[in-house]
Amino acid sequence: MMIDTVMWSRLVTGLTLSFHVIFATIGVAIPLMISIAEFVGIRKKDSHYTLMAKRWTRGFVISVAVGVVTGTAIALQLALVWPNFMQMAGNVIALPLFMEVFAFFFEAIFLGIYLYTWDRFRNPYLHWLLTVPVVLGAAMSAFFITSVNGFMNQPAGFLFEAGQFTAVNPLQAMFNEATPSKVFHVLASAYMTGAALLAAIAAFSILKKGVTDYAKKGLKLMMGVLLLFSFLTALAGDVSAKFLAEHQPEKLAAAEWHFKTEQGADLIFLGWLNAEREIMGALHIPNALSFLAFSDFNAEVTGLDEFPLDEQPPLLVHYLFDAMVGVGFTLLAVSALFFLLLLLKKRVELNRWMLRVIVFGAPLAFLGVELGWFYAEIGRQPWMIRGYMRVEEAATTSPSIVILFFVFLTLYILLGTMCAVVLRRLFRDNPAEVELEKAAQAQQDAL
Ligand code: HEB
Ligand code: HEB
Repeated sequence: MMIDTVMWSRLVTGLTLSFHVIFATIGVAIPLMISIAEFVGIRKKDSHYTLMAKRWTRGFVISVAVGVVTGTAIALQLALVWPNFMQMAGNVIALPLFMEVFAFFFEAIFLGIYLYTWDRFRNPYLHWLLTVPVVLGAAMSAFFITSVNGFMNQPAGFLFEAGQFTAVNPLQAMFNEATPSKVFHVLASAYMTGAALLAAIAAFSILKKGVTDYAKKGLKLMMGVLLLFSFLTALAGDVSAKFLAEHQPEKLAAAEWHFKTEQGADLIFLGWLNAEREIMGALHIPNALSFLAFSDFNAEVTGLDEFPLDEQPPLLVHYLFDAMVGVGFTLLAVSALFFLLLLLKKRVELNRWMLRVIVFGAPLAFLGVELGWFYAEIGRQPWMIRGYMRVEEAATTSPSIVILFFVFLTLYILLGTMCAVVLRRLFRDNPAEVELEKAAQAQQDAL
């Protein structure tokens, strides 16, 4: 198959976003985990939690740096790769794009103060208070940028005259109807992924070096956060699906292979399509789609047959959707099982199978985030701005886009490797036990 410039443009953007979203997710989630750990440390007067906050902050700073580079690459690319999109929608989405940079500075300033004021306050809660603007700044980044994506899916805040957006109202564009459900789902899934990452690191260290108090406390704390946010992610996913059923029925129908509008629609899980577009080998859950979409087992769910063929999203999104949901329920089950075992007074931290599953949970959660974005973005096809601009109208026609793809690919490979090397150095050469001993020593010396 020949890849045309439109396809290359999509590949460049997809590559950049898939890479950025890894660091963006870390950037959004880890501040909350730092804040929780420091708070628990002060409450319990337990220096293990304080050390967690310190160590996580160091790792966080490095991933923020990569997030800024890839984020800037995106901003550049929007202008380079999608010139017609920026020309048409630039004045509508300029506000949130600008605000994201503002949110970033807000976050960076307080992060800087936070980093250099450990042990400087007589009241430790004052230092902890500095985490609040960092957490909020990171969440605001996610809010603003997700609202841009919301706008592309559910355009609002303008009049459409002679192929142009006029009478633009940026606030209305930002608070389009898709924004609330999307922001809820993006934030919940980011926090869930951050908790899965830190729990996995603790579990990994126990598997390799045996149980330490430090790792055990980190594991329990993060499994608790994981349980909470995998539940909230599922809840938000449900809200998102209900939103789609009402406002973008073709996206939900494509995910569910729901071809005909009908009442009491079944939920289709996995399976495949034969040459006649008939569903084979799938799990049918009777009336469940109607219930999920409208909280009513007999509600009517709009099918793909209401949309012309060239406005239907690719049917492949079915697998992306099912896999994302699969990830969600797996992690929810793992974290619930963890606490069930704890309640039964089992020493979970000694259960090597449980620990292995938790380690595996981190890549799984990141996969969930990628799958979610791929579903949201491929499910919007053929539209760049749903109902107003198609992807092929928005793309550049310059053939040098191919070169751009490989330039950015190289950049990300370099960045990814550098980040991994630096993080390894930072933590391997400075294990938590050693740091705890040093801290204890310093305290003794001070007496
Ligand atoms: Fe982002 C960063 C853009 C998506 C989150 N970002 C960034 C930057 C930029 C961007 C430009 C940098 C800033 C400065 O430098 O100041 N993004 C962007 C775009 C997009 C995005 C254009 C698409 C459209 N993001 C995103 C998402 C998220 C985010 C989706 C979430 C979820 N970011 C973020 C963060 C940050 C960024 C958080 C910061 C850094 C860190 O890491 O922290
Ligand atoms: Fe998700 C997306 C649902 C899980 C991540 N999600 C999405 C959508 C839906 C859903 C409907 C679309 C939206 C729009 O487009 O607007 N989910 C869901 C459900 C579930 C889920 C139902 C189950 C529980 N997710 C999940 C997980 C994760 C996720 C687990 C991770 C980890 N998602 C996601 C993302 C996205 C999505 C990131 C993109 C963004 C938005 O929101 O859109």
